[in-house]
Amino acid sequence: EHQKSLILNSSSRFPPPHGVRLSYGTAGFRADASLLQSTVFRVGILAALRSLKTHSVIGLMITASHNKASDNGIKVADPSGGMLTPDWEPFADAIANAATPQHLLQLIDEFVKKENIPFDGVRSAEILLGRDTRPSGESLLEAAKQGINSIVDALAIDMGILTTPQLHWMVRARNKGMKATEVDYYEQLAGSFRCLIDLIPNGQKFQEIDDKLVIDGANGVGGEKIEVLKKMLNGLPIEVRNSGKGGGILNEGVGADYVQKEKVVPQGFGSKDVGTRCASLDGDADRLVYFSVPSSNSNVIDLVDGDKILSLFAVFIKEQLSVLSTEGDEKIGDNYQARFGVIQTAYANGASTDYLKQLGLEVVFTPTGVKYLHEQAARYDIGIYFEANGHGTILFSECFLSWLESRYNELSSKNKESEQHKAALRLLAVSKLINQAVGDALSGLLLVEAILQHMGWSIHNWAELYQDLPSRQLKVKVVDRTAVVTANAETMVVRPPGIQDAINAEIAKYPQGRSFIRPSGTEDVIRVYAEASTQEAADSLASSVAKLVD
Ligand code: 16G
Ligand code: ZN
Repeated sequence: EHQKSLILNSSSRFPPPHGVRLSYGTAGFRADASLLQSTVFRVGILAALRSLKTHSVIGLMITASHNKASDNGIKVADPSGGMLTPDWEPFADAIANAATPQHLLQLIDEFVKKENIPFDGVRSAEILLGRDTRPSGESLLEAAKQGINSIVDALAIDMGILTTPQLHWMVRARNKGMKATEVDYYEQLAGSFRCLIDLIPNGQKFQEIDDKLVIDGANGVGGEKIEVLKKMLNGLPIEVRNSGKGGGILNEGVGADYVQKEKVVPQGFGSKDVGTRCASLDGDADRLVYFSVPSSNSNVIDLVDGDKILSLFAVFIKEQLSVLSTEGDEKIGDNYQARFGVIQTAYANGASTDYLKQLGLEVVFTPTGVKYLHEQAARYDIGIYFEANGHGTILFSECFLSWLESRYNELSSKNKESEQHKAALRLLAVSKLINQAVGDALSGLLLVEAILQHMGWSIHNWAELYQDLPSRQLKVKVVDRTAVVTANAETMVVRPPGIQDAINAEIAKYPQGRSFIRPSGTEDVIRVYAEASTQEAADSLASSVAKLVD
């Protein structure tokens, strides 16, 4: 009863906005920040319930990622550090849209019964809160705290301004009983990065690439965090631009989303950077793309996108696995057939998929959205997933990691100088460097840098792994995006009837043509993707497919 009146009282201070319907989309709730107080308060309640139900620490991140500065959003990190389980999304939608405190209470009451959430006073809930640099973050964080505090015995811990992946990492680490502060995060990344650098074959260090790396921080949280990390990397030459301190606006003409979609230089970059290795993060630093500026005459870039990051990781890991499975002078231990797979979406450039298949890798497709990719990647001993937009990571199975540990220990006692020993150590270092909770621009960036040094590759060598097919993305504003329903990992339209045939007819006109449409999970638009053998052909295919949607 005390609990009920607590919820009623506190929720009456957070009335929902009139006439807006919010939904827990691919990346949580997202909207203009002024609309979100009540939603964030209610997600605070949800997080406390989730923590009680799972007996684990839960995370809440306040961010709208690459969206404009006046937007904000909130998403829940589950006990594994991954996205909220989809089973709870309908409850999130329902409570966000409950019109009155009484209705809200009723929904909570029903859900608690249905899910058997223990309110025994024995267990307490614990929620870690983080936010990006958006000005609206502070008051939304307060609303989330009040939501959490309206559940008896729930504890809200404010971790301050963080990147999204840092918050996910902390939740994962806490639930594994590991050290989980922000300093622990930096130490783990820096330590495993140094380990990879120390293992670089002699003479290969800093070959062509002793030049600096220039990072576009999207005027968001990533820039300041990289400055902290940089101090622990003794000697990696990094320059951060668009750190948010120079007055630039978050995500405006800067950042990974802009760079990847527009394929032009971000603000603050230009002819002075011709030939230099550059990287862009998005506003909450969970996306990473690289690029270079080919000429001082135009603002067009050579993009090195998520597909190519995936390919670089795949090449390196495949190399280590094959070293590990070769036998030295004596056979050491049992071998382990690691199941190694890569996960992409329909946005993956066709050339990347061909390349990965040529490497002999298993390639699986899922719909857009981290939760789908992550789930598939978790089925492998080593699963790498990336969206072309630069969000991705590598997952290692517990089973494989424990085999690797014991193999490493065995090799340590028998033959410390062997190549197998080094390969085992490299893979262990990768598993610690990469953020296995979620895609992380900071950890991904360090892994890219370590592998480029290992290979002795410049950004150009890397870009030449394969040649991207020219592509074009468009969006079409529609009244009801749910009218378009897709299947086969979004490569086919099943509704409205007839559209897929019309798209096929357009595709057939272009050599190497490929095109698909899908409803956005974050905006009221239908997205169009097309690729073909020339840029003109890709542009023209995209625009004729867009006309079919209009
Ligand atoms: C969200 C997704 C991202 C996806 C994007 C697509 C997460 C954490 N983020 O940002 O993976 O690429 O949505 O947006 O899942 P769209 O549906 O508007 O094209
Ligand atoms: Zn993001």
